[in-house]
Amino acid sequence: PQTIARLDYLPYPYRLPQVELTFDLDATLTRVSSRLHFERTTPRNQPLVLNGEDLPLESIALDGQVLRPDQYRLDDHALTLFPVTETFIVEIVSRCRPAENSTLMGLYVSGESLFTQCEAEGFRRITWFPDRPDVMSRYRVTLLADKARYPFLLSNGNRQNAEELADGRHSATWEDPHPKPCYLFALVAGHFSCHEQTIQTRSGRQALLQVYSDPGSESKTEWALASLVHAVKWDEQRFGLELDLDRFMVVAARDFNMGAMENKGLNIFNSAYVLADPQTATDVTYRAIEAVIGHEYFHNWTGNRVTCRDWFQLSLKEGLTVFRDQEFSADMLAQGLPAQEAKSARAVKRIDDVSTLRMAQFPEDSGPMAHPIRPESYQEIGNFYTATVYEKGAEVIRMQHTLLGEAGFRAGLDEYFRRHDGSAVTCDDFVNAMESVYTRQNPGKTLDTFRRWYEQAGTPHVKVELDFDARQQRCTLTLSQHNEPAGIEKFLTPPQTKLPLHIPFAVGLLDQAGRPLVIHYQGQAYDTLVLELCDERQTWVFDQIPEAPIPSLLRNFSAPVIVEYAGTNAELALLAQCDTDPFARWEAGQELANRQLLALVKAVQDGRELAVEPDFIETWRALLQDTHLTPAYQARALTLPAEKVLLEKTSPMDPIAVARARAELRRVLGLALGPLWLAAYHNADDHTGKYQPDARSAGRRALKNLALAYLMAGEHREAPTLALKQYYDAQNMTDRMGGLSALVNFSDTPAGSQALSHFYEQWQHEPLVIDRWFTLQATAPTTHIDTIRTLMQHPAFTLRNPNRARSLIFQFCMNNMQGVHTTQGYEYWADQVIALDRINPEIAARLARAFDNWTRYIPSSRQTIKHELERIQAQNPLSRNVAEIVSKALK
Ligand code: B3K
Ligand code: ZN
Repeated sequence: PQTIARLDYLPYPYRLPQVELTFDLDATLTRVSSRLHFERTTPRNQPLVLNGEDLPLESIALDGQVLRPDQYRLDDHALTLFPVTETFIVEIVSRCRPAENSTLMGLYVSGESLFTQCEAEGFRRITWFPDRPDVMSRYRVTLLADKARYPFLLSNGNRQNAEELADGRHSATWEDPHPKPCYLFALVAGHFSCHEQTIQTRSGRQALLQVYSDPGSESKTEWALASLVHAVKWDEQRFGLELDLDRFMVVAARDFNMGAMENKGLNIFNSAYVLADPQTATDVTYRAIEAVIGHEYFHNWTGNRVTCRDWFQLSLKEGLTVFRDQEFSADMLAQGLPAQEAKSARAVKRIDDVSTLRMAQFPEDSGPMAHPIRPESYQEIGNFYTATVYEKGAEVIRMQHTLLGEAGFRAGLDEYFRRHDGSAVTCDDFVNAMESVYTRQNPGKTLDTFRRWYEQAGTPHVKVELDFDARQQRCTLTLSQHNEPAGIEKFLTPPQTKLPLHIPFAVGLLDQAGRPLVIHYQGQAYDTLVLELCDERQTWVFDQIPEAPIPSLLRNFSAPVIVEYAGTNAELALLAQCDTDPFARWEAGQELANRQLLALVKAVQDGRELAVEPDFIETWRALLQDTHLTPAYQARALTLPAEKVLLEKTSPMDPIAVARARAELRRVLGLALGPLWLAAYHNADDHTGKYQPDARSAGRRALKNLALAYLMAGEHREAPTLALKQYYDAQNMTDRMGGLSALVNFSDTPAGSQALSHFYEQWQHEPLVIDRWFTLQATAPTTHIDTIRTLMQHPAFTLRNPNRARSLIFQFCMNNMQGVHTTQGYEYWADQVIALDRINPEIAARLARAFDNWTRYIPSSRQTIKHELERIQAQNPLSRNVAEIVSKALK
């Protein structure tokens, strides 16, 4: 397979200002006619290369002259013409078969409707075209179809006209005034219901916002539409960015490879991120819908108005847009709350985002797929929509925000748009715009060292040493950074030496009673000071420190690094109870839990008795009794680190021992703090009835459901009754799932299976709810591989719907350590990768990554996984997507 390298970029030798497309739509056979207006940008003639996959040609014409086969070249995936004038028009007619397209890339069928997905390289499955993001064009699109089957015909931009045609057919023509790369093209045809609202934008323009979904589901689109309105307003207020369209559409599709797609003016969404009502969606779903609606909307500026020059620059739009959606969610959570509670709500969001980073990105950065946020090479770009490009990319943007401050960051973003609006640019262009502000703020300083975040993979370690001189009342803080080779860097000869990064490292100091100490630095007083670590090792000296301080490190997680500091448990316990930075406070509790859990893992491995430190239980007790904390924050503070986070800290990785250690600690905490959990459960119970997804109400439910889980884990006498009652009496899906998961996860009783059957009966006609039903069973620790194989035979199961495949297969393989880490489990996993690869390579490649860091596992797992990877690799045919993953894993 061919490897594409970032440094091999060459500009396309043509401009393509105008594109006209006509679609004669039909699920079985669609005919696409294109009319492409090319302009050469180089002095001499150049071959014109167009991309295409599975697109039988009907005809090609150059400036009106039909070409004979000897006048062009047709290779596997390329069509080459040899034009001899500077400007010319190419007309192509080709065919595609949407109903046969199970990859969900290009034009495909979902339900009864037709949808497109073009990013990254799906447009080449629709029509022959320069399928690369640096070719930007104005599109005029005509859709023709049977009116009864496809009453709605949608594409990007504004609808110019609609016509009734003979034989029950109709047509619609759309024109998008904004030049765009073809990956932002979209069309939708089918039968929908629509929920809409007109808004006035900042400059006084009217814009129509619409959410389309399957007929009958319009009552479930209220939250999505409200979120869209909030997103439009928020981007105006926070970043001064206004909607540039008269009409902005969101369409829900049942079959979708990922969350959603930001096609210009016509976002297409996985229905899981559109549909919600209190009966079917949980609090987490409500928040996720808001985040994804925001994310896709924010792409309208960061991604669409300014787009990527090539796919190596993906983080230019994704990292930035994830940062924006994280801030949007945080602002929405905090909205309307008093200052202290708002601070806590924002911290909760930060905690959730950092947990995601640790669960998904840290393992990636320590495995064979490790890559910088701007990769250097790829075989299949579809494999690089990763946690690194997205989540670490967002952290890299956030660090620039931290270094520049809110106003500075805003000035940098304004400068970025001033320079690049309407063009396809690189990550360097973004940093350059930010640097123009940074250098103004810090004369003589640059972001040269910072740019290395775009070049180096791996999670840096920052070691902290603290020295206190009581006589001089002086505290000396030394930070040193260590960057290990990651991923393919390990195989480079000579090995790539890693350079120091520019790391904003926020610190605070506490006295021995846990009160904040003021940090005096360069004539200013700080509660939190952001240190800029740019060298391998740097030292800072703080005077006027009256007593030995306790450091509060990496406040608000100011950089995506791993901190090494040999603080005592007592120091951590104090931080966990007193730190004024709510993130660092949570982190201290997590670090204590990590230490306790790792001790338990060791005991499991040595076959010793599992003993929990009384002090640890006391810290959890104090957190549970702290009435100043919001329930949402308490729920995070009292949750043990995820198995995946812990697994990363074991060497070799021993998943079963990790799962057992965590389960045991939860049992002990449930038992020891039983009465407190019970009180928390009842306190958090909201009797007001009416469901609201706001931060406060959701926080109460989160704490209540956590308390229930601990009560079940601790085998509290009342727990099963509470869980059953909560399940059957629930007024909303959050409570219902809380009750049901408590029953299913902690016991293997008839009451649990009865509730599961009841749940299925009740919700069998709601696909998104049935996904939850599969997920719950897939992840229950008691679920055996046989149960999974049985569930695959369930009439509601299908491999073809990505949400369904994810709900059962992915959930089992990625989130059920006790179940999957067996010989049979690994075999099942490989079987599913192979089966999915025949249907949908993009999805199969995601699953193929489940154990890509197999070399770090204990020997018994290692052997079996390797064998299964080899079995996958031996398949013929094997998609380029899966082949890349497997070959990197086996390297
Ligand atoms: N930009 C899309 C990604 C689609 C890629 C599919 N291979 C979703 C998003 O990040 O908004
Ligand atoms: Zn995105």
